[in-house]
This record gives sequence, structure tokens and C-alpha cells, in this order.
Amino acid sequence: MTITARSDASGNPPGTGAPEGGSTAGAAPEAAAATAAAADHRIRDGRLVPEVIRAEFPILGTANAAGRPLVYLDSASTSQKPQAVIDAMDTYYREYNANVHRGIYEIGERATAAYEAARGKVARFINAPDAHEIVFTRNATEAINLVAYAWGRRNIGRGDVIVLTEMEHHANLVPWQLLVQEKDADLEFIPITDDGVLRLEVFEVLLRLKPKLVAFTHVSNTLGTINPVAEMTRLAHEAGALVLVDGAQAVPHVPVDVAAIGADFYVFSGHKMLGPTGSGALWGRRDLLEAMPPFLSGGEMIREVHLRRSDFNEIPWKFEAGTPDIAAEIGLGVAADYLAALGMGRVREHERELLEYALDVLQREVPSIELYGPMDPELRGGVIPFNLPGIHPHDVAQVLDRSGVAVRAGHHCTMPLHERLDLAATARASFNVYSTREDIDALASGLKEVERLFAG
Ligand code: C6P
Repeated sequence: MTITARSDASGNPPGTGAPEGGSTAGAAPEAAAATAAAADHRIRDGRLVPEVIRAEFPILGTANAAGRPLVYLDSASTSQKPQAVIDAMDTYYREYNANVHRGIYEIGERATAAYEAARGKVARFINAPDAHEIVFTRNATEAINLVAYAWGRRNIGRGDVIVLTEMEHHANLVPWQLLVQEKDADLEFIPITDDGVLRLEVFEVLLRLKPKLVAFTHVSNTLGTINPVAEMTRLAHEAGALVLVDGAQAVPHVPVDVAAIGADFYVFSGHKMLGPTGSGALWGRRDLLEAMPPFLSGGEMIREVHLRRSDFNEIPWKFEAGTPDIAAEIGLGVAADYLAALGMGRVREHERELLEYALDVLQREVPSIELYGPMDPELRGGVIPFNLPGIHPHDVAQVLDRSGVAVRAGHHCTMPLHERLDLAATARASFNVYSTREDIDALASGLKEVERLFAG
């Protein structure tokens, strides 16, 4: 039988004071947070100082085989990790590597305390009302699958409608395709305008179909579009639908308050928010999570097991079968604290300014460039998809790579969106807290080099 250590409402295990190895930035009263920010050398005059922040990311000091410094512009794919996150994982393995919720010995209890404290940090970071509503998953994909299987297979039936959008990542599309195929239900899609904004007037018409679920991305990974999630949630709820928001590209870049958004499920990956690969979370409303059957089963998710039946653990552990990625979730807690200390309002402002700069510089320096997505920086995050006419984006990315500039090329796991925009593929530059104007300048001069090469 598994003995499960319980945590208090903040996610801190009983009897522990401050969470293991972390600050309490997210929980600090406003005045204390302002004092902490004033003393933080990564913040000057209320703005991020990316040059200082960069020094905390070891990989950003490296160079390619030709000696060109890394210009990392693929943060939407995965972010780089600060030393604090790397250290937290290293410390776990070096000093208290043990399984969680099992060992009645010092390092086992320390591991459990750190793991549950990470849950509390993540809960505070997105303002979840209750840390027990945070289910650790490997990534956003697993979190969406959890809902599609555990909630979807019990609640979706023949002829039911699920509404998605044309800009979804495959992770928020394929699990719903499998569900409706199995249940003989239907998918409907909110269309986008040519510049990549959701057509809410059509959404309102689709809501007359009385969908059971509406699932949409908070920020598009391909176009950067920031969707009006609170308004969309309100409209969906008025029509009687539940709402799942894919926050994979939002949690790292904009302030996220799940209580204010009011959705029913909110998912994200740790590796895009400065945390380790293998970390991520589903936030779900307590009553929904409690009513859902388990997703994966086995050890840890049970209370009592008999040969022919079992009783299940309480949430969130009911959904965390088997040994979790302990080091990764501890690292995720540190990443959440790291971002909270920078301040997500400041992070958003830094990336908005950078986006404005990039849109301006790229159009000026590379006049042939084709840019996609909304051109108003207020409506989009730090993601810039583009093409150079007549040059395949894979070639663009390969030539840029020689100068140390890393961008992604392809369909970015949004094939239907590319189809809608009549694009075979795009190149994509994307930012994070450590991105600078110098990175954009390097991209612009790299693109000029691509054009020279293909012209000659
Ligand atoms: N997008 C990108 O380069 P996972 O792989 O589970 O951590 O994240 C899936 C996912 C879900 N939703 C959105 C909006 C996403 O952007 C992603 C991951 C990466 O755009 C890798 S394809």
C-alpha cells in the first residue's frame, strides 16, 4: 500500500516552513514584491534588463562549431534554463534523490516536501484557488490527453459538439479527433481572419449548437495571436459549455490568472517556461477533477487495492500514477518562482517591446520578408512567423544556423493553420525573457545573407 504525504492548501507539506529552495515571490504582498523587485539587479526602472538575465542562462554563453555565439530564437519550441533551475535538479539528484510519497526516511521526506512545495509554487504562479487542483503531467500534450480521456470519454456522447479553433496546435486537436471518432460526436472550428485573429462573431453562432466543450489556445504558437480567453470563456459558459484553455504559449509570456479567466481546465508545459523537459501541469476545477475517473492507473493513484477492485486516491494524486518526474517538477517550481520574481507584467512588456522592434527592423532591413499574424503588438506575443519569397524556410533556417541563429522552420505542429493560410511552411523566430535587440539585429543580418546567397 502506498502512504501518501498530504500537503496543505498551498501545496506545502504539513510542518514545512518556506518551500524547499524557493522564494515566496508569488505569495508576497504587493509592497514586499515591489521592494524585492527594487533590489533585483535583473530589473531596472521597472523593466527587465535582458543583458543581466542572460548571464544566468549558461547556454547563452556558448558558441557553435564555427565560433559564432548562440542567438537563440526558438523559445516557443522550448525555452533555455536558468542556472537556478539546473541547480535545483542537480541538488535533488546529489543530495536527496528518493521516491516521493513512499520513503519514511529523511531524504524521502525531503523529496516529498520539495515535490509538493513545487505544486504550491505552480498554483500560486497561475493563481489557482487550490494547489490540489494542480495535476503534474509531463507536458501540455499529456494534460490535454488526460482531459480528453478521463473527462471526455465519460461526458461526450453521440452527436455532441466540441468547438476548437483553426489555430490549434496538434496537441489540442488530435486528442479531440480521436474522441469524436470513438463517440460519433462532432468537431466545429472557430475560423480566423487572414491576419490570424479569431472570428468571435462566428464563435457566437457556433455556440448555438450547444457544444459540450470549447477548447482553444491562449496564445498561438505559430502566429503569436493572444486570444481573449476570459471573454471566450464567458460566452462558452453562457452557452452551457465547459472550457479548456491551452496555455502552453501563454504561461511563459503573459500574466495568467486562472481564477480570473474562469475556465474549467488550463494546461501548460514546464519546458517552455524556463523549466525542465518532462514537467508540466493540468489545472482543473476541483469538482470536475473529483468527478473524473483516473487516466493512467497503477501505483500512487490508489488508496486501497484488492485483487478485484481498487479505491482511488484524492486529487491530484489520483491522476499521477507511477513515479513522477520528481526532479523536473521541482525544477518547474523554481522556474515559476524565477518568472514570478521578474514579474509577468514586466516579462510581457519586454517581449511586446521586442516584438515591436523586430517587426519594424525586419520590414526595414529585409523588405521582401513576408510576415504573418496580427501586426498590432498588443494582440500578439513574441512569435514571428515569416518567409522569404522563393526560398524554402528549411533553407532559411539552415543558412541562419551557420551564423549561430536558431529559428524553427516547418509547420510548427499547426498543419491545418498553415493550410488555412495557404502556406506550405514558415520560418519562425520566438522570444523569451533573455532575448535582446541584438538577437533581432543578428536575425536581420542573417536574413540578408540568406537573400545574397540565394540571389547569386
Ligand atoms: N509547441 C512549438 O514549437 P508539449 O510538446 O506537450 O510540451 O507542448 C505542446 C503544445 C501545445 N500547445 C501549444 C500552443 C504549443 O505551442 C505546444 C508546443 C512547440 O510551437 C513544439 S511543437
